[in-house]
Amino acid sequence: MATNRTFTMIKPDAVEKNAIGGILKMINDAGFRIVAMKYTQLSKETAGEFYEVHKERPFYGELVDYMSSGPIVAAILEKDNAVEDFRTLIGATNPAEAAEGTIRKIYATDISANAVHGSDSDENAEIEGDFHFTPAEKH
Ligand code: IDP
Ligand code: MG
Repeated sequence: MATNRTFTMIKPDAVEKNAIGGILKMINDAGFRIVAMKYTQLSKETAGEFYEVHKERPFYGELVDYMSSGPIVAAILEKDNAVEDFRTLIGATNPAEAAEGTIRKIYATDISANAVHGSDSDENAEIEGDFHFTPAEKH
């Protein structure tokens, strides 16, 4: 059953490129409402915990170093069919394979520094949102 919320992060490469405004505009223009948002920086420990599901993958160490390398924007977004529609808006993991007009096609650097995170399921959207926001912050 599809729910109406997803979780995103604008990753360090996109913050570094001053792309926060452009990415948030694309998100709003696509019909997502921002439910909760914060500008923050992950420690190595927090990034490692967030990406724990990828612990066994060869790029895990690189991913944790990268995601803790600079500030990010974390946000919970709301729209009908949020998870699937947001994955469509951001495009493929590897920007070289991302469709024209997607956030990653426009803003990503490479397969690691790929501008944005988007939850892959309703279940993970809730877990990831709860990782970054308290119940009182989600309104
Ligand atoms: P997703 O972000 O499109 O859901 P995942 O497979 O869940 O992609 O991977 C999580 C993150 O790990 C990616 O967004 C990217 O930052 C990084 N990543 C994925 N595959 C690779 C890779 O082959 N090399 C380096 N980093 C990768
Ligand atoms: Mg993923």
